[in-house]
Amino acid sequence: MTAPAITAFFDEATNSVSYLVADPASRAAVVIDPVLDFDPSSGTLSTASADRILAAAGEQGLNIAWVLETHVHADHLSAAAHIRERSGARVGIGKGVGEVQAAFAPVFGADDLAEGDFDRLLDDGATLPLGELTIEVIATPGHTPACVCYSIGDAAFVGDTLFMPDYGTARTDFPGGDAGQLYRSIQRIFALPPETRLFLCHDYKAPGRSDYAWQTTVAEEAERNVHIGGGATEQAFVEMRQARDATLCAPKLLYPAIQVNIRGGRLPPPDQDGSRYLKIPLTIAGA
Ligand SMILES: N[C@@H](CCC(=O)N[C@@H](CS)C(=O)NCC(=O)O)C(=O)O
Ligand SMILES: [Fe+2]
Repeated sequence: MTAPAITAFFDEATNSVSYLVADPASRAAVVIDPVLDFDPSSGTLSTASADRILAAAGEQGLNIAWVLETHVHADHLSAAAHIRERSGARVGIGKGVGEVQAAFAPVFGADDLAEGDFDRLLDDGATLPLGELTIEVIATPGHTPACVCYSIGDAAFVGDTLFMPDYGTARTDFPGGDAGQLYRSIQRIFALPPETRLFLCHDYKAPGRSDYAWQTTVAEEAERNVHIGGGATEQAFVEMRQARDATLCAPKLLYPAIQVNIRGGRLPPPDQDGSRYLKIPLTIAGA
């Protein structure tokens, strides 16, 4: 099976991995999950990380056809809109984005969501040509309703379904998340050929591991994943996942990330004073 050429970009600020994936024959490429740098203390945005991906694409002589999101990220801002503007690429995301937008648009009073924020909403089983390769979309809801996996040649980009075998799986406590559904989505990834190279969206370094890692295989995950490997049952997985979810804090960039990412990485429109603001809905503890 044809192997796409893959360059990974790790963002230590958010533990996220972005990928530049190319068909070696035609030089057609896609960017998966680009990060827009954001310093919440000062409100400063920067495209430095995304520009590194664009520079690498230029050095490798690649034409970026698509920017693909594995889901509406809740922990970092997406640079999809920036990459689209600079490269002319189109932006694709799982069809479940509509459910995420419906849940969160009222939270932020986001009445400016536009159809054009995403060029293509991808259904389970959709395919996109990438030169001589084909991108196959596998819907993998559970972490969020919009989660998809992109299978390309001998590689699959699994977003936040699986983390490294020693760390486990993604949380399922966001709106529309569902641990049983995540279990069943992961079984679909396990049904890919065992040697399939899996590329993850995050790494948090499991306890005892000194280096970041984001590449594994179907066989390694199916055998050794600490949450779901070795034939874990759905019931055992759901109990473990729900118990762990109950201990997790909200991601640090939850609100900034969601309100930009439901717009495909477009910033909220300027206020009457001409400046742009991000909103943080307040909850009064104990009220
Ligand atoms: N501490 C991180 C947590 C980020 C987080 O919640 N990541 C999600 C994926 S978007 C997850 O599934 N985490 C699983 C875990 O940390 O066990 C942050 O604040 O950004
Ligand atoms: Fe996520």
